[in-house]
Amino acid sequence: MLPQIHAQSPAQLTGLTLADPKESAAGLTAVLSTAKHILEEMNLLKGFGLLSKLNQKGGIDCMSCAFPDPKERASLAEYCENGAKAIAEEATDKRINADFFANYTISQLSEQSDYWLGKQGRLTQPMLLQEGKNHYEPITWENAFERIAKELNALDSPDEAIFYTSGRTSNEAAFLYQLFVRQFGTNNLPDCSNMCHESSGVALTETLGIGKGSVTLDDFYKAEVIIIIGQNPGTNHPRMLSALQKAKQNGCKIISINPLRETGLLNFKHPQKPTDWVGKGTALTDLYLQVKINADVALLKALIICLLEIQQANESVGANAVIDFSFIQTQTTGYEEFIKELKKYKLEDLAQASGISLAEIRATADLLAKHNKIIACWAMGLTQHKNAVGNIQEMVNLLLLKGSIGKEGAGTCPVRGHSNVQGDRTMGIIEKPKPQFLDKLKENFGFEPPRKDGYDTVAAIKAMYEGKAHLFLAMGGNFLSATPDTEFTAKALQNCSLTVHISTKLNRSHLIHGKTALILPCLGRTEKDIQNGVAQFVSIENSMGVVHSSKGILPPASEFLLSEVAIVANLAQAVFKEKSTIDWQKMNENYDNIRNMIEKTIKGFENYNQKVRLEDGFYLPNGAREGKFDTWDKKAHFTINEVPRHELAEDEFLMMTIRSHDQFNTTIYGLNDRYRGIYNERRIVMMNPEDLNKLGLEALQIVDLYSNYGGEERIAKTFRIVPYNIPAQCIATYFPEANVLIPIDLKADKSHTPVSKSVVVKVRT
Ligand SMILES: Nc1nc2c(c(=O)[nH]1)N[C@H]1C(S)=C(S)[C@@H](COP(=O)(O)OP(=O)(O)OC[C@H]3O[C@@H](n4cnc5c(=O)[nH]c(N)nc54)[C@H](O)[C@@H]3O)O[C@H]1N2
Ligand SMILES: Nc1nc2c(c(=O)[nH]1)N[C@H]1C(S)=C(S)[C@@H](COP(=O)(O)OP(=O)(O)OC[C@H]3O[C@@H](n4cnc5c(=O)[nH]c(N)nc54)[C@H](O)[C@@H]3O)O[C@H]1N2
Ligand SMILES: [Mo]
Repeated sequence: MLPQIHAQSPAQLTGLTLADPKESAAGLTAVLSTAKHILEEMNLLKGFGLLSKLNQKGGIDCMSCAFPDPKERASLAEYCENGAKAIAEEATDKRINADFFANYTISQLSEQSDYWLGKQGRLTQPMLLQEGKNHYEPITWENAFERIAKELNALDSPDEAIFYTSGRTSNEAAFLYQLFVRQFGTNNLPDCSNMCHESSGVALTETLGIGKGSVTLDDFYKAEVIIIIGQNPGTNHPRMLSALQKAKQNGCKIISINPLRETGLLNFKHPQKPTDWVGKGTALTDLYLQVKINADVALLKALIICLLEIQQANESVGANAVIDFSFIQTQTTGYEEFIKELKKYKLEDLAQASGISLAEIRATADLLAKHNKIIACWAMGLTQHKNAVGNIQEMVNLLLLKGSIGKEGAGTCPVRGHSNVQGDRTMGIIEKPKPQFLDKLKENFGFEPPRKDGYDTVAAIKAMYEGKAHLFLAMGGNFLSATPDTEFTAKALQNCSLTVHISTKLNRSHLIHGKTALILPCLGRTEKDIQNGVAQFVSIENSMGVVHSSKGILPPASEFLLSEVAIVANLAQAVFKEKSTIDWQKMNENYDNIRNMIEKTIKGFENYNQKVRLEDGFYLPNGAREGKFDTWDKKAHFTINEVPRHELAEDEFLMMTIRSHDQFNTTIYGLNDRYRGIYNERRIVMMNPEDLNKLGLEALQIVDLYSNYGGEERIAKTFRIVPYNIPAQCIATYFPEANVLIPIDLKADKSHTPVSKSVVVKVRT
């Protein structure tokens, strides 16, 4: 029998200590933390050399999030603490070579924690795991490509292969990758977006005619009110805090809606302004609504009812409109139906469901009533629920009532995660491509692209589990740990004949393998990418639709690394041989050639090669921003969204799985969650102190967590209880440790995003 391979990080505790949650984010502590994380991976000179290029014009685009860069950049420090951690992680001096894999069996590696795996350093050469073997062994690039080509060409149908993408991949690599996959003959292009902002894309396309946000950074500085709902920017988009600080200085009010009092939403001390280091810094949030998990629709409906009441009272005294009726009349449809359905609800019931007092709701509505330049920002707190699309559409309803779209200082702002996740979608990384896009591929590249929709992430896992797909290839990411239902996904991957990962760092997905497996190590964004003797650059689209360049400066971590573009081009060559209508090597020789083809294929990229060389890049067309809605009737749509109900028994909880301050998705930088006062432990469960009393549980007690869906029990072992300021019957754990509890079939309506933020669980001692 083969030794056991573990699909999860071991359930071992590491020694929790607790402190009070912090009241201010960033400041001097962030500067010190930056230096500490840099020093763990490289010398300070190299580290700060790198940081000085981060997010600078013509420099390296930070891979830690998709938040845009301001026009005026601080000459030395246009980065944040967590951007520095991301850079340290990639540009580390540590290396994994062939000896490393000779020393450890796969099962031994799987006994290590995710944190340990990530800390071993950069992958340096292609590795092969042969059938029945316990160790990865070196393989040449040529043989690796031949092996994949042989397996791909032997499939009964191209739809038996799955091609995943994580959101760090550049526009150039992403475009070439989808071109290869479609010429191969399938639309099986699931991506991390399926688990992330897919719900935003679906909700915004239906209501406003574009799946992207409508604001630019400039709008932040002109907004009168910014709502931050279901997002923790202090940890996940720290550079947003300086934009919020500037907005506040311009008189903007901030409303935060979150089950937790997140430090980054309270006060901010600019880390690059030593005068900010003393005192509490800039107070950010004016009104903090500590909503229950997944009670946002109830809260938003309550706010809308209050706004309508204020409007009525105003009308009777002949005052200015609270609701923008002229916008509603000329630009929208569905208002009457929306208002009619709203009458079903009683304000008191909605308030109670949301966990927010009527007084706080009225105060918030009073503030909204006075202003009509409102921006709504959101992230995973809205997108990862069964009713995620409804959450976002209810937020859109509120903006439409206020006429807060299609004008400056107002609009939608889904804050994206991975630095190029939005760009990858623009490039065609999508399992349901539009016919017009496929027509363009046909016209420009002379082949018939597949028309049938492909698998999204959840469908891809099920297809592998059921034996309908046998070959899994990932362009970046950590599919096993990022997806729900870890043990189920593990079986799905183990069902494959071949699993291939194009990666920079070792992760658990390399250990849960098909019959054979390959690791193909690639260049990271910090590294020089030389093709044909000429240094190439790539391009990225940020969360606000600006496309700009990114160019690495470090020598590659190893002489054997290839760029993602080169890997795709070589693989395509090996698969198609002389049969292809595309000159893959020409694309690889000079990335301008890829950009020329993107220009011919995708709207908004006219003169791509010139515009991408401009210092600030260029802005893609965005109808919603101009008040032009590309829906079927060319109007913005009010929608009817049910208030979700969770009938919890006394001993049941609604669990959200969130990020600590020391991680990037499945990459664990450290074991602390500094702002929340949780140190040296990831296996924790945040619980309301009164819930502890009610169930006879104690602070720091060790418990197991269970979920039970469709009669099937899933278990996550060994978590320590942290009493925390969180609404009753709501609990929080970290992703990916708790992913094992999320059943594969628990996904959002329409968008199919796994429900990572509202899983019903029980606690057992
Ligand atoms: N340093 C760092 N930066 C990152 C990442 C990282 O892991 N580390 N990940 C990147 C990626 S891919 C993404 S998508 C983003 C993620 O950025 P976020 O969405 O900010 O990340 P999460 O930790 O999932 O946080 C969700 C927030 O929503 C709140 N929340 C949860 N459920 C609900 C709810 O029902 N209602 C409301 N109103 N709030 C709720 C949580 O309390 C938490 O504050 O960050 C990106 N940037
Ligand atoms: N329970 C729960 N699950 C979640 C979430 C949640 O909030 N809760 N969030 C979801 C979200 S929002 C997302 S976006 C997904 C993230 O899912 P993924 O994008 O699949 O996961 P990451 O952890 O970002 O991937 C990390 C790996 O990417 C590789 N990598 C890093 N840089 C590069 C590069 O430049 N090129 C290549 N080829 N590889 C590189 C490294 O090998 C690293 O180990 O997870 C989702 N899963
Ligand atoms: Mo994400």
